[in-house]
Amino acid sequence: MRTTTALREQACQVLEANWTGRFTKPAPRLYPHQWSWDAAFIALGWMHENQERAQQELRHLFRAQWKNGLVPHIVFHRRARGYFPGPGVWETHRSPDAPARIATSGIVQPPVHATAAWAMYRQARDRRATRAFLEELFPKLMAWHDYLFRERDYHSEGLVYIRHPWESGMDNAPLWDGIEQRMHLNPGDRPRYRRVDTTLVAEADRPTGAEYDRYLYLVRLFAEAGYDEARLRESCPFLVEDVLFNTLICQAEQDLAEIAAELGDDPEPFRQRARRVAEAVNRKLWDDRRALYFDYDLVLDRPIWVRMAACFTPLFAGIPDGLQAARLVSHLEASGFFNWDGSCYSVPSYDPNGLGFSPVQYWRGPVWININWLLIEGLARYGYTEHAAHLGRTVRLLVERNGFYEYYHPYTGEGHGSEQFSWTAALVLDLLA
Ligand code: 2M8
Repeated sequence: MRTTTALREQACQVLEANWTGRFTKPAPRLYPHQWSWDAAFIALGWMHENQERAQQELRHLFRAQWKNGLVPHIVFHRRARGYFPGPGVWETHRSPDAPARIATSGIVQPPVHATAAWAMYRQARDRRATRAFLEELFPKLMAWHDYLFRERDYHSEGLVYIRHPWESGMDNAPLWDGIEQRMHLNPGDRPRYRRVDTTLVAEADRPTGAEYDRYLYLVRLFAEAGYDEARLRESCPFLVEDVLFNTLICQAEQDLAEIAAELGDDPEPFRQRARRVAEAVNRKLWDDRRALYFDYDLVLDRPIWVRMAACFTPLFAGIPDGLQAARLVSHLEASGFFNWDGSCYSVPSYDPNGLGFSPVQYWRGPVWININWLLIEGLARYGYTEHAAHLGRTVRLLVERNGFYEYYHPYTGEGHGSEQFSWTAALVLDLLA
C-alpha cells in the first residue's frame, strides 16, 4: 500500500500535467478542451493544493457563459486539435446568446459549480482573497441557475430537463437506449463525420456508431433551431428529467444560499428553490415500490425504469427522508451495486444484472470516481459512515493498483478509457484531505 503522501503527489502530478496554463484538460489527449462539470470536480481537487488554480478553473469556464446564463459543456481551447465534434459542428454563432469571441458547445452539463465554489471558500486559508472570488462568481452562478429554471423547467414544477445524452454527463448510459431506438434516422438524417476518440482509446470502451449518429443528429437540430429553447422544447425527441442533474442543481442551490448569506445577501430564495426541487424529485422521480429514484421521459410522459448508480445520488443533496434513505441503502446492498466482500469494486455505474451491462463500455457499467464521490458524501450525510468508508477504500484501491484512469472494470479493477484522468485525481485529493 502506498503512503497517503505518495498518492497525493501522484494525483497532483496528473493535475499538473493536464494544466494548460488557463484551465485543466480532463485528459491528456482524449479531451483537450475544458468541460463544464469536469472543471467543477477538478477545482475540488486543486483547492487542496493551489487555490489560485481552483479559482482560475471556474473563472475560465464562466468567461464563456452565454448571455442567457447557459454555461456551455465545452469551452474550446484555441490551440488544441484532435477532438470531435469541434466548434464548426456546433455553429453556436446561430444563437444571439453565444459569446462572439469564445468557441463553445451549445449544451450544458450537470451544475456542480456552486458546490465547488462554496467548498473552495470553506477550505481557503486566505478567506479574504477567496471572498473576492466568491463575489465575482456569485452573479454568474445566479444567472446559470436562473437559466436552468427559466428555460428548462418544462411544466414549471421545479425539475429541469436535459435535451441531449451529453448533458447528463453519462453519455451512453442504458438510460437513453429506449429514446435512441425511437429516434429512427433516415439515411438523409445521418450526419457524416469522422470520430477521433476511437483512434485514441479502445473502441470497445467508447459509445457505438449508432449512438454517435444520434448525438450528432441532435446537435444539428439545435444549431438549425438557432439554439432557441422555446422551439427545442417542442421539437426535441430527447427531453428528460434526470435524477443526477436535478440532484446536483438541488445541492447547488443549497450552496448558493450559503454563498448569498456569506456575502450579506438574502439566502431564502435559493433555499426555497432547493426545497422545491427536492419536493419535485420526491414527488415525481421517487418510485416507492422499487425504493429508487428514476429518470422521467418527458416525450413519452413516463419514468425510465433503468437502475443506474446515479439513481442513488439524491442522498448527496439530502433529498430523501430518513426512511427513504434507509431503503435506498438496503437496495444498494441487495442489488449488486455495493459489495462488502470485494467480489465487485463498488459502485459500478450501471446495474450489473441489467440488460446491456458492460464492465468496460464507458457509462454502461464501469466504476466512475465522480459517482462514487457523490455517493460517499451522500452516505456520510445520512450517517452511513461505514458504507462511505468502504467506498472510500475502494476508490483508493482502484487508483493505487491501476493508476488514475477515467473508469475501471468493476470485477478486475483494470483501468479503461483515458489514463491520467483529471477528475479521478482531483476527487482522490479531496477524499484524502
Ligand atoms: C465524456 O463526454 C464527452 C462528450 O461531452 C465525450 O465523450 O467526448 C463524458 O464522460 C462526460 O461526462 C465528461 O465530462 C467528458 C470529459 O471528461 O467526457
